[in-house]
Amino acid sequence: MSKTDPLAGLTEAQLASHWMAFTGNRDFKKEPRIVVSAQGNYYQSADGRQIFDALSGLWCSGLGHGHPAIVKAVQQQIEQLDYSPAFQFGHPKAFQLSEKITEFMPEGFNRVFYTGSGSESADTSLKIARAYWRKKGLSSKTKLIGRARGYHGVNFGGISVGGIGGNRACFGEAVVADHLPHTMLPENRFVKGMPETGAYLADELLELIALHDASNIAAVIVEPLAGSAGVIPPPTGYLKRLRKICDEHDILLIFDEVITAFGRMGANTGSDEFGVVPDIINIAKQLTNGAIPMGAVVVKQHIYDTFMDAGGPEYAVELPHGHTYSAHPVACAAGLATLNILQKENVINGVKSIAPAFEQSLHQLKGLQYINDIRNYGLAGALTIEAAPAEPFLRPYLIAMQMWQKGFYVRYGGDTIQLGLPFTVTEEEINLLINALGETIKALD
Ligand code: PXG
Ligand code: PLP
Repeated sequence: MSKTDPLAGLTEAQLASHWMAFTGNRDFKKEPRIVVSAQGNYYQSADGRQIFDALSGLWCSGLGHGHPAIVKAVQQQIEQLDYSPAFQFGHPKAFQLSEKITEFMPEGFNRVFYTGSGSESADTSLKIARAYWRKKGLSSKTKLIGRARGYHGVNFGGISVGGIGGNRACFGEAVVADHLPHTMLPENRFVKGMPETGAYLADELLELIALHDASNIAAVIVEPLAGSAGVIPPPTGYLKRLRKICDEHDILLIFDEVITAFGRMGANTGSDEFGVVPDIINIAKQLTNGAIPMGAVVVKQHIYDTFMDAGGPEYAVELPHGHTYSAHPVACAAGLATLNILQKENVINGVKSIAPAFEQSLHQLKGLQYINDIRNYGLAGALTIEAAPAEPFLRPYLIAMQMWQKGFYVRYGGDTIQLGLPFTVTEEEINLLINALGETIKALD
């Protein structure tokens, strides 16, 4: 393979054989965009270019790629213990990591259930919520409430509470769920950070309670900041109001923090940053810096204790749930290394300090053609792009392709361009990125 072979030596048959996830396969295979290595905040493409990673992978690699401490931890672990059964036996790093995770969680979140991804975390949290009420003798509390534009991964539970129609449309009967309205109000367009208007939207939960009755509702699940649907920060007071209504009606509140936990908001969690404490927190992505797949569900002790108290004989399984790769030793090693770096290098404070520069730079794009909205929080940002006639999702795609040509990886999805900058991004990198985005959008037909 030559260094500048855009196909990295792949044959047509090899390219054809991989049914790629969430990808326009036919388009991709006509003109593949292949990454061959990565270091720090940059990928190296097969055609020999450096590409700035403006989404931290898929929101998962905030510490940049190839961090030496994570590489070393993974290498050592795979040599020492490559796999260990997740059921009925344990290995030390699983316990060391669970304790370490709790250091990042709000007070009282001290029990950690491991999964292999954010989607598994979502479904695990929904199952825990239903089973919790059943263990408490309230077996009618099964209904799940999500939110329009919510994203909770791709498994059946997650797409049922999720609020992105396209992710559910093809797949037939889902789990019974209802949805709150989203919080993306037209009057909040171009607001920096959290909008002031919209807390009242939480009161829609009262309507859903009137409809279904709280005696039938297990949980409400929301992302503190909706990520995948285009970085939608919560209106001031909205999450507090949801919390209050859940408390008043004995409904569990689940925060899906798969994107927001471990620094993206400039805080340990969205819960911390927005000052609202749920009952269950879902995590994944940044937990291992993306190096090895892993997720987890973190609960308050009273939830765990409910299962233990109703568990029957001590040798009996209290929660019939788990994955072959729960607490995978190599993932645990990557997780420990990642969280240690976040703590020792004070990375999350760094996110907080650079976030205003990002906000300022991103919002300079206001006024360019086709930009209908700009939203941001911490090191997450998004642009809503006006639909082209009859081609609602074309422009974001064209922008992302142009950006790739210019040496920047940004994500397009629906009508948005998303940015999730690496935690160590510099002001210079921010300015280069935003300038390139501006030039690209100006040049659109
Ligand atoms: N919950 C939330 C809140 C997420 O953001 C998942 C669950 C599912 O995680 P897994 O690991 O199963 O993918 C996610 C994932 C994007 C983008 O471009 C977002 C996600 C994944 C891929 C792309 O915004 N979120
Ligand atoms: N399908 C079959 C046939 C299995 O045996 C298993 C696990 O043993 C699974 C699915 C679930 O796989 P995982 O534990 O990786 O989620």
